[in-house]
Amino acid sequence: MQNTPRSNRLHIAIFGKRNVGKSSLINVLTNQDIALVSDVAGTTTDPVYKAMEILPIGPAVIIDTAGLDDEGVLGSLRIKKTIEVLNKTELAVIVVTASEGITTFDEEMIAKIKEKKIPMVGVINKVALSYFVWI
Ligand SMILES: Nc1nc2c(ncn2[C@@H]2O[C@H](COP(=O)(O)OP(=O)(O)O)[C@@H](O)[C@H]2O)c(=O)[nH]1
Ligand SMILES: [Mg+2]
Repeated sequence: MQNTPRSNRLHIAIFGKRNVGKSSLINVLTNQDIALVSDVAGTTTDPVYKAMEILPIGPAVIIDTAGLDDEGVLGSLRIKKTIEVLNKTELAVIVVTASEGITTFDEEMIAKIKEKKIPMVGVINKVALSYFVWI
């Protein structure tokens, strides 16, 4: 299964604003430090691909992307790359923070994902940093 070509793997992509914890999530999911994590917004530039086996699904590739709210000329190129990733995504993961919730950047992405009828799951990160109350 290690030799499965990338195109035959289930493509799971992680989307969200800068600094919400997308790279931290891919590192936790893969149990490896494959994506650079930092508190500097815009650390992730090119999409990061990690092939892995997920039982019982089988071969998958998890993709970390740059922030949806990236800025400047390079920022818009990165956003373009993120949209290219969406074109091959079979399961989309949207990461938001508990304090900020779903922003307009996320809403725009969610609309694109729905338009393409791609299954989607949401992750609420940084719960401990917010006033979010669990009931
Ligand atoms: N307190 C807290 N910090 C987090 C959490 N997840 C990520 N971070 C921190 O948030 C910053 C941005 O994380 P990163 O994974 O690079 O975010 P990305 O830009 O979305 O890829 C880093 O300093 C992380 O250590 C979390 O659940 N709680
Ligand atoms: Mg990142």
